Amino acid sequence: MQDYSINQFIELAGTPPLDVEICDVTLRDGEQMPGVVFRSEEKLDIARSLDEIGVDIIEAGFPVVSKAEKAAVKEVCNLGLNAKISALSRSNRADVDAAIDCGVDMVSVFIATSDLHLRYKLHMSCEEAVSTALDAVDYAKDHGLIVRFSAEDATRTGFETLLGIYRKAEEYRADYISVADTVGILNPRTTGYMIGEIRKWVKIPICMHCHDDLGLALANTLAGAEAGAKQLHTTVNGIGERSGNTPLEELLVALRVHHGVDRYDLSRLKGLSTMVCNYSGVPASKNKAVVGANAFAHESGIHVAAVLEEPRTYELYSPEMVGADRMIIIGKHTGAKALKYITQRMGYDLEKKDLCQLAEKVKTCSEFKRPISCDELRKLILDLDIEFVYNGP
Ligand code: HCA
Repeated sequence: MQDYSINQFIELAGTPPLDVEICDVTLRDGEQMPGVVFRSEEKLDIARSLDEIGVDIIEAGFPVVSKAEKAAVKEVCNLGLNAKISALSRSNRADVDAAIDCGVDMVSVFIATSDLHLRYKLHMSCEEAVSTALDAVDYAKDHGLIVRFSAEDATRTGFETLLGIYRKAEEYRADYISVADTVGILNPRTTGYMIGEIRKWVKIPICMHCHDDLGLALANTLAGAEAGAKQLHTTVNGIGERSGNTPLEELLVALRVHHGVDRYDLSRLKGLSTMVCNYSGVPASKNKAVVGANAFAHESGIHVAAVLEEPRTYELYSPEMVGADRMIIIGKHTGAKALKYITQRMGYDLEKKDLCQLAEKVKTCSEFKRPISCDELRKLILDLDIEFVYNGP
């Protein structure tokens, strides 16, 4: 395993060992991203791949949404995966029954608890909402399920009220309580404080479910974990409602780099990301951490020269670790050293002065406004008025 203690701050600040589990919600919250629909076979592929990575819990769907959704959740349950399979359920017995019919191990019973949601969405008093939720929790427990109780919009709920609700859920035998940062209002500091306080009052494990409206979902999830949250929610590529959720690939790599968590097979992350891009129709941005096309791409002459000598100069972790490939891009920033490496791999043996001449030619091609392909580079080499050895195919 690569040694990240090269950063002294990791040693100085300390990186506590974390006892966490991952619950991936791509098949439920990920699919709630506007325009995303997974076919049943696609859901099964994604579930298998999550399981191969070692994800602990897969939230397979929201069975009452449709017949097809219910059938797909059932099929995921029948795959016989190592991961526990969970389903989302509103706080009523019919929803819990639908989850039971699918054969899930776990159910996420949720109800909104913030004044905003109670007033404008549920049109209920807090007491009514809580008693409805507790009945569903009780019912699911009586049917032998592992139960997560999720307070939707928890992070905009009065804290005293929220603590009271969580304590009631614990009393009603919920196995987990979930802090749903439904609109992504937390920051790492408030998350740490919140989880620390909840832990003083509630002894069952806490789940962190973060949304990315401020671009802080990953940071908040980590802050929650550092403060003692056990179950961390993710989606592949961070897809989800609005700005999405905590990206699985970023969280797993951060857990590896900062906390030495090494029980997940990270080498499958790039493959899973590509699969989800294809199935969801949502491409990952080029500069996305871990799985973006540029995550291990180098063009600048200075960077390429260094990376060719020692990749760790400009790569925090290796592309192999996450199943990706390193790419050396030919463009206006490419230097002679990079061109030597690239042209050698293309079968050319060029002298240093010719490589410098080629580098100049490459710079003048920047009007293409895109990297130069190998074919274009070959043409530039042939246009040079020089003698060279060619050992290529
Ligand atoms: C939603 C519900 C939820 C539930 C979170 C959880 C949220 O609004 O779709 O399972 O803890 O973000 O509040 O996804």
